[in-house]
Amino acid sequence: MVTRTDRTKVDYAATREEALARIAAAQDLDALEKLRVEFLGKQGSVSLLLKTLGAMSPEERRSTGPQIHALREGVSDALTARKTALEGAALEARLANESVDLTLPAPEAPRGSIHPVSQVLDELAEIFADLGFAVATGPEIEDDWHNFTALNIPESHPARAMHDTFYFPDSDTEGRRMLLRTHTSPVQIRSMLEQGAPIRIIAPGRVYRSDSDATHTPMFHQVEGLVIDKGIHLGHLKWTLETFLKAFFERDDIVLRLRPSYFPFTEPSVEVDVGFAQVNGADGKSRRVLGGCGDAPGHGWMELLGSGMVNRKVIEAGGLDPDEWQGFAFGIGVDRLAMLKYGMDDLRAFFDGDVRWLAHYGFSAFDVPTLSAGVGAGA
Ligand code: 2NL
Repeated sequence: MVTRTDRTKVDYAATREEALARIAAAQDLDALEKLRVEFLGKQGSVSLLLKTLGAMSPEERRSTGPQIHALREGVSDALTARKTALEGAALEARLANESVDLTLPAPEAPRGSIHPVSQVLDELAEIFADLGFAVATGPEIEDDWHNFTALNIPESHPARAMHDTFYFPDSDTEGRRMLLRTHTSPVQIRSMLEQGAPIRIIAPGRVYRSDSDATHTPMFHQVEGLVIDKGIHLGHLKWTLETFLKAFFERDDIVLRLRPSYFPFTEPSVEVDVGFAQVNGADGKSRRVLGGCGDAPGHGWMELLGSGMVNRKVIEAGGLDPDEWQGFAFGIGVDRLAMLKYGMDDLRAFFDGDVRWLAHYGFSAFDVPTLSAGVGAGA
């Protein structure tokens, strides 16, 4: 302890030597911290020496001051240097002892899955590509000419009613009302106008109708097909749909029934039914399995899609001469196809965005549909 009375006897150089020796001998950071407190802490010996300066005469302070400050400086520098050295040594020791085993298996990362609708859209593109169809896309925000007028749906048609169609408040620069497309048909109209004939396309995508219950969502997916060429007839339509459905459902015994129907954009129009068997499952529940003639015992017909020969007025709206070019078209609900093929019963769950549903029904990103390996996932 340095007091006011014995300060003249203090040998600052010896004090410094002793302090530096003890700092250099500190074996770890804890010991070093104790020394810092002992010398430079509030009650530290060097701190107390500094305080004695206040009580000195000016002459004494002039001669002693530099020695005390040099002492404090030297101790402080030594503490810092030793701290750096000890920390370096600690790091070296850790690096020498620790190791990473690169041969251990990596932790399992969460893996996403492909939505059933995306899976089916991929399957459709794959199957129709093999039949020579290109995939065409277009805007989801359309005008009423491309969505309705060009498709022979007049102003007064109920499909145009407010409760079915989502309209925007404004019209475009040509005075056409803007809307969310109610089907993908406008894509085909645009293809006719832009690329002319012949045409073989499918137009898959989102469509919108103001409808919401257990079997309808305001947004759903549709795929439409369009073929325009010379001498196209209903036989081409039936063969194409039969070939497509056999590939999609991976069954050779798919049987179709064409029923007369009405759509403004086709003439004649046909509703296409597919035969199914009523099968009793192991769980006692009765299921419908597609395949076989719907008129056979234990069988029935299921309505699957709409189609027909493209109406002359629609071919004209597409900028083509209907005496030169004919064609067929069809439209199917993609969500419905997914439900049928993969056994999902609630349409609304498709668009809830619940990852638990997706974990259950989703498909592996590595299960890419190909005709050679089977278009169905996990086939
Ligand atoms: C259905 C019916 C259909 C079409 C869509 C179409 C498109 C053009 C010209 C002529 Cl550009 N037709 N599309 C034709 C018949 C039926 O869909 O019930 N879909 C779920």
